[in-house]
Amino acid sequence: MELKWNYRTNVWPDWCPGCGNYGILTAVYKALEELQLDPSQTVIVSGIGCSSKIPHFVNVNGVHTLHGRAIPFATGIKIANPSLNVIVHGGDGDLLGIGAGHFVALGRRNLDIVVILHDNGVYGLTKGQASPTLPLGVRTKALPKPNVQQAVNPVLLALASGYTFVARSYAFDTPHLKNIIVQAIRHRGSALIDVLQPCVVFNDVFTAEYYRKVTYKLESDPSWDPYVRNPEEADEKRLKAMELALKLENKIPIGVFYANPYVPTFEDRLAESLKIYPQYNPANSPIERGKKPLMDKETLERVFSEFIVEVKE
Ligand SMILES: Cc1ncc(C[n+]2csc(CCOP(=O)(O)OP(=O)(O)O)c2C)c(N)n1
Ligand code: SF4
Repeated sequence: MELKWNYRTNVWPDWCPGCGNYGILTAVYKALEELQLDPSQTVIVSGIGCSSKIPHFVNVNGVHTLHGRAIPFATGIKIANPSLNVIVHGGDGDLLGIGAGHFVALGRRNLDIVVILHDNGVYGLTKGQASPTLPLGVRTKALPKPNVQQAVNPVLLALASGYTFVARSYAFDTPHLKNIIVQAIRHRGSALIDVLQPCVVFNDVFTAEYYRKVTYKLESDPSWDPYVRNPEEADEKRLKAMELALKLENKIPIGVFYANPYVPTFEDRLAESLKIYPQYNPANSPIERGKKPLMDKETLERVFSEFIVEVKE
């Protein structure tokens, strides 16, 4: 395939050798290549963590924001310019610890955003503390004692929060992950991809060997059908997906758990209650008239006069 855009930057990824993040990055490149997404119309937003370095390596618009705050940034970007493809990357600490409230809010709103969760069971960048997806009683290399907290199940939480596309994949099965990313980007609505991602330095329990042994593909089960084909079957399919999400011991399913295209997106709901939104969202609104900015310096100073404080030296 002839590529119109080169999605690779010349910034060299500095993850540890063998880190699962490399597999995720490769799958992202391949998905963008397959979809031929225009880099000027695509944004990757991340928080802080090893995984969150990803915007530096992908040649689209990128924002490397604050720990736990990628989803609110992405929400603002999408509402301001609904025609953009918006993708969030973050670790399980970032998105499900400090960012858990935002994670839930995105599902409730069903904004058309894809969340790619690099799920390694530890806080990688800060040296391996137990993260929200590490199960109770598990002890990794970096923990002096077994974990004393219960784990959050990202797939179950996403289903309960209202995400309309929910899937799990594995970092080193890049063709599988690439296919799921392509589906998630094509889906209109909030999408979660929980990516099992080995952290070779701090997590010696959930390793590549472990995942190779325990994961199996939902696509290989002909009776599994996660796609909602009419709104009436949505509840039943969501319940089935939730039941499957609970199965995490010995055999871990990867693949699509639930896909429902019938729920209006937040952008649709905004357009319904604010008729001018599609034509006059912030990205489409004029910022100048007759070559003059709508908000010149004098107007700006008048509007904000109360808040302007002159600093005397
Ligand atoms: C508000 C705030 N709290 C804590 C930190 C410190 N911090 C930086 S990265 C990180 C954890 C990253 O772990 P995770 O999100 O799981 O990503 P990973 O590094 O495993 O990819 C923490 C706690 C921070 N930068 N900002
Ligand atoms: S610490 Fe873990 S998650 Fe971070 S780069 Fe190294 S292997 Fe990857």
